[in-house]
Order: sequence, then structure tokens, then C-alpha cells
Amino acid sequence: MNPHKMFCYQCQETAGCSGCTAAGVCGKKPSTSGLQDVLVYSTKGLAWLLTVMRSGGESAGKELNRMVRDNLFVTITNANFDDEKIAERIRKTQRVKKELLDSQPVLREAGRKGLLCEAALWAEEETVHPGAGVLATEDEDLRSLRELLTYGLKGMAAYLNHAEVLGEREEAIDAFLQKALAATLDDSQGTEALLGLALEAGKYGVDAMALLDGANTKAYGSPEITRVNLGVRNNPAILISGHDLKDLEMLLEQTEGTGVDVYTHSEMLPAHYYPAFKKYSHFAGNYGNAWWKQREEFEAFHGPVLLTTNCLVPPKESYRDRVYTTGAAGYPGCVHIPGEPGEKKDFSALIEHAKRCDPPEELEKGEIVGGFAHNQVTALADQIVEAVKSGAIREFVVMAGCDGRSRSREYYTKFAESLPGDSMILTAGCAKYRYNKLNLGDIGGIPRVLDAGQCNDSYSLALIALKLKEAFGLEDINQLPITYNIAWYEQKAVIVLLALLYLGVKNIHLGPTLPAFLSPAAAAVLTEQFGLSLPEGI
Ligand code: FSO
Ligand code: SF4
Repeated sequence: MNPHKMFCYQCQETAGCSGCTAAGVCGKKPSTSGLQDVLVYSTKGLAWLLTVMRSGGESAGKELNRMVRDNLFVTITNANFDDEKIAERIRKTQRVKKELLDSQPVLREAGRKGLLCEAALWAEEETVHPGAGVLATEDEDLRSLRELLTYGLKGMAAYLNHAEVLGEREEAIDAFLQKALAATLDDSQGTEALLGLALEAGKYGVDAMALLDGANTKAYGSPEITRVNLGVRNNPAILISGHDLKDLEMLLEQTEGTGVDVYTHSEMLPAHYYPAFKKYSHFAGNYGNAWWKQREEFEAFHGPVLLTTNCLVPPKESYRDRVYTTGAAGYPGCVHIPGEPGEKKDFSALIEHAKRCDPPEELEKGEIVGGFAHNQVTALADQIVEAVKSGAIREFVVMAGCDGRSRSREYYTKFAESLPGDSMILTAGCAKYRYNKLNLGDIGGIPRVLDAGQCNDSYSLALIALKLKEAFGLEDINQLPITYNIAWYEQKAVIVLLALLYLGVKNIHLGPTLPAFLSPAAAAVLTEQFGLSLPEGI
């Protein structure tokens, strides 16, 4: 248990738009928050050691690279609420640090020269430390930039984790992630240096999303236009949520021929767009909406639910025994299915559980259309360019990002409804549930809402913008008729935002509120240099 007072302001729903201090709006308890702070602190120390080793010519090795990423991933909003599991991670990380400090001459040398920070030198197997937590940095602006960078790196770590389960990793991205993470504890790094690192994180964020995009398409083919069923069948079923496509693949393989159907929830919807999953006749459709509706929707589903990543809402007692977690996700009392990258996970407990359950209750009927990732849009490029030249398409509006429970997000539905019929919405992430079931029609046969996929597929949206720039022979991406109205919630949205800034996108509207972790001075820099602002009329 951490003796420090809880303070967390990493997501958009933070209490009073300033910080959760008594309990998380997300349901995170002070004990969990304290342990997550210590895990982040311990991991920053490990990242410092690995960075020093790398500069001395020693490679960190893929196990330790993975440890840094996965430790960050479990501290993302709505991923892991299991104190015991988080404490275990801290102890393991501390043991690794001790082993490195004892065995690596380059670290002993750095230690003698005073080049190791307190977190790097801290190697006791404890789960408390006074240096942990956001408020350990007293200066408001320094704290703001340290957290902006830390949150962007958490998002990047999540995408790298997904790429690694598909066998793809890139040492240069891990090296940057660790260097930047260590820099958040380095008192010689002032606000300007940290802002520079945050923008550089945007560059590596693009690389991480490209790596994941390549891993997904190599494993499952390029997303293609697909109609996804929203209704239900009369069979017992498993619902899968989160972002991990490898988990879905293993679940589909293991459920085949068992009489148990599989449905997607929230961010798993885009899995339907991949050719590789279309061969499974029991892959029945998408059930429900964005993550925050899960308390009613999981209840109505009747069968077991597999959470492969965030966003997990603390489950109600009535269905808690049907919630299973895997990967970075965790919740006390819910069964966790183990399995490291490359290992086969055993989902037989869910399959047996499903057979004892009623089929899902129907929430809606009909279909939605998606699958407009960069390859598919490139195939339509001539048609789209023609439509722009003829004036049939006057504007593209990028409405990617996250959904959330605040009332103010109704704005996004109204905004989509009020756009003129010659504007096209490009989307990715769970933000789409605010408008993907509206009947917004099409332009010359192309739907007005083009869904590229999960939040990480925002990369596709950036590629589409770059292709349009090329097609129109423009110098600057900002000359395109595109506006950006991004909704954010958790830390993956932070890396997406930094990636867009790195790509030179200006005048992004970010809502429904600006991040509480941006100090007035940090917000002013982003406003002045990049034209970042809240959307009008929110
Ligand atoms: Fe949404 Fe949650 Fe995908 Fe996030 S389900 S909010 S940005 O985890 O990662 O879009
Ligand atoms: Fe609050 Fe968000 Fe932190 Fe949860 S993740 S404690 S809601 S700021």
C-alpha cells in the first residue's frame, strides 16, 4: 500500500477536470493508484539502467524491453485494477534492477560517477517509494511536460505490445521509449527539452503504429469494406473486447465447431474488417457500443466476456463471474487467462462457461459498414479525388479518438449530424460509436462515415491524408480540406495526438475538455505553436 495520497489526472474523465484524489472516476482505488505510481517509478528506474547499458554497447534484450512496455501498459486507464498483480510486477522489476546493478560493470561505473538517478539505484523489493507519483514533481510546468511525455509513452507501449504478440518489434523504438521515460526523472531536462521529447515521441508513435499496422495486415490481411451484423443469433456465445487481435484469433480457432458464437464489443469491432477472420462462420457480429456502456451490455449478453486490454469498467456483482481478463487487463476476482507473446492461450474455461449460458439478448438489429483503412481507401483514391474535384466532397472531418461517459460527448453526435452532406467523416477508435449508427448516407456510393478501425488505426487516417496531399500536389498537409475534431479519453489518444503534431497537422480541435495535465503554460505552447484548441460550441 502506498502511504501517499492518491493523485491521478491521466485521463479525460479525471474528477473536476483537475485530478482524482479520493477514488478514481474510473473505479480505481487509492491503493491501486499508489501501486501504479510505484510501478511507473520503478519502471522509469529500469529504463534509466537499460539506457545507460545501451550507451555502453550492451543490449537490453527483448525480455526487458517487454517488461518496460508491459509495466506501462497495465497502468493505462481501465486496464488493470488488481493490486496483487501490480505489486508482483513491482517486485519483479525491482529484482531485475538489482540483478543488473550487481552484474553490469557499465552500471557500476555509472553509479560511481553519480550518473544513476534515485529510481535507477532503488532496487529493494518494496512496493512503496516517496519519489513515486505525479506530485513528486513540484514545479507545475515541469510536472505537466513530464506527464504528457509519460502518458504518450504509455500509449506507445500499448501499441508495441500488440505488435509484439504478432512477432514484430523494433529495437530503435524501444530504445527511444526507455530514453524518454528515463528523461522524465532527469532533473537536467527542462521544459523545453521535455517538449522536444514529447514531439519526438510523436515520431516514434507513428513508427509504432506503422509497426502494428504492418503486423496486423501481415497476419490477417488488409482491412476491406465489410458489413457487420449488429443483431444476435440463438446460440450461446462469448463476447470479446479490447484491442488484441491475436487473442481473438486464438478464441475463434478454439470455439470453432463447439456451437459457441463469438461477438465483438467496442474496440474489437474492426476485427470484422480483416479477411482472415471472415472464414469463421461462428464469428457472429458486433454486440453493443463503446466501452462505457458495458455495465448494461455485458449484463444483457448473458455469456462470458473476454477483456484483452482496456477499457474495463469495474464489473457489477451480477456478471462479475462471467468476466475473464488476459494480457494487460486484470480485475480482482475475475479469472485471468495467462499467456506470454508466442504462447498459446487456453480459452476452454470460457467455452465451457458459455455452454451453460443463455444466448445473448438482442440489443439492436441491422448492420454497419467499415473497413476503410489506408489500403482500401487507396483503392478508392481515384473515386475520392474525382469527387473532391467535382465538388461532391467539399470537406473531410477527422473525428477519431475515444468515447466516454460524460454528457458533453453528445456534442459529437450532434456535430456529425449537423455536418453538410458533402462532408466525409474519417474515424478510428471507439469515438465512432457516437455517430456510426446514424443514417448519414453516402457520397457517390462511398459512405459518409469511413471507419479505419481501432484507435491505433489513426495511423491509416494519417496515411490517407498524406496520400490526398500527394494526389492534389500540395506542399503542406494543412492545405487539404481536412479538419480535425478529435475526442480523447485515455493515454493511447495522447500518443495519437503527439503523432499528428509530429506529422505537422495544425489546428486540431481536442475535446470534450483539454487534458487536466496540461499546465496553463504547456497548454499555451500547444495553442500557439500548433493551434490546438477545444472544439467550438462544446
Ligand atoms: Fe477506446 Fe478505451 Fe482504443 Fe482507448 S476502448 S478508449 S484510446 O482504450 O484505446 O479507443
Ligand atoms: Fe481518475 Fe482517470 Fe486516473 Fe481513473 S485514470 S483515477 S478516472 S484520472
